[in-house]
Amino acid sequence: MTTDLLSPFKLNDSIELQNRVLMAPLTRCMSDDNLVPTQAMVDYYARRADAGLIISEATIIRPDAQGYPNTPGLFTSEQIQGWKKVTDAVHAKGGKMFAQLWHVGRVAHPHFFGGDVLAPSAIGIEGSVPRMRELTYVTPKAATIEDIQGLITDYAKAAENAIEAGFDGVEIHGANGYLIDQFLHFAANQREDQYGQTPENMSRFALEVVDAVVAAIGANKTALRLSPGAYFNMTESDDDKAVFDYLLPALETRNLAYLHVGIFDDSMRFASLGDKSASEYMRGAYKGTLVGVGSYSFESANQAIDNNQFDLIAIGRPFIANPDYISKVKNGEALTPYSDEMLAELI
Ligand code: FNR
Ligand code: 8K6
Repeated sequence: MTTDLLSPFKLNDSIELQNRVLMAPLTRCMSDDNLVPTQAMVDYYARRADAGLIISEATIIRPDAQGYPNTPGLFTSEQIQGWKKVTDAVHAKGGKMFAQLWHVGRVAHPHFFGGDVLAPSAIGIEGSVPRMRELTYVTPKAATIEDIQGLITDYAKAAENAIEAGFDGVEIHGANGYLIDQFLHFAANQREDQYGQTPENMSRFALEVVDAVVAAIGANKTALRLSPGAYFNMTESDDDKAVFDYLLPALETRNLAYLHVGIFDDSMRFASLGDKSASEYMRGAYKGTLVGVGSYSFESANQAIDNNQFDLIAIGRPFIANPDYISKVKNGEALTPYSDEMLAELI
């Protein structure tokens, strides 16, 4: 039987989505200099309110979480009020929206906040901040236990702020080589304490963040994005899979709203995951609701969901190019192709 991606999907007892097509989180670097969402962002998200669920662009939980210019935050009352305008506009058009909670860890740059760059271990990355090439990355400071406790508290606080800002829930950004993902991969985590060395220890930070956010806002409103395959700001190690083999069943017991694959192209296969794609590996290791993503068209996503590869699809770049993505696919109209130049403006 063919699944109708445009019919409603019950995420859990408290959240029903109008369809199975999510807008993927997409960093746009368009907030104002206080990291407050602007009116252009209100209009941009409101135009996409017919998505099953909008996941906001990654939104930093505190100042030292920042690694890119003008990424919005959720730690000042001005930022909360700015996001409230976005969620009000999305809700007024019948949509739903989660905030993606972000800390970039070692991908942060002191230029933005003037302090230590925190990461699991003092292992830096090569390169410089996109769009600000003069800012080369620095060697991070290995977070102390006290730093780690502060980070966990701040994820939970940002989740509370998201609810105050009117979001329907949060997606914790545990993917794409950022802070949580840095704890989950051997290339970035060489700690010798209870947060390193073994799958259980390396999963500890992710699980403590999840548990703190769930305690703050409830499991029905909490989701998580993960990249078991290292592909962005990270290199793979043969032992990585053991960490995710431990983490995914542990997450299952948390009854989260969904788990989201973090990948750009889901046809990519990972030697470290037994030559599987990220979604294929996650589907095998996790029984809850899974959101697929990564270079899918509406048709190929429909096929993948029919084949039970995942339950919901997130669409990224095509949503940048087509604010009316949902109505276009509904009416069988041609989509405008995405190009990187479109990142200059919020259409
Ligand atoms: C992204 N992606 C991304 N992922 C994430 O978890 N948080 C983010 O803020 C961003 N930001 C972002 C900006 C831009 C410009 C792009 C192109 C991508 C990744 C995104 O959510 C998605 O996984 C990929 O774009 C793959 O999906 P599509 O575009 O092939 O449908
Ligand atoms: C999450 C913050 C991202 C900031 C802007 C990202 C712009 C991405 C443009 C698309 C390029 C994709 C490259 C992804 C790496 C894949 C390596 C195989």
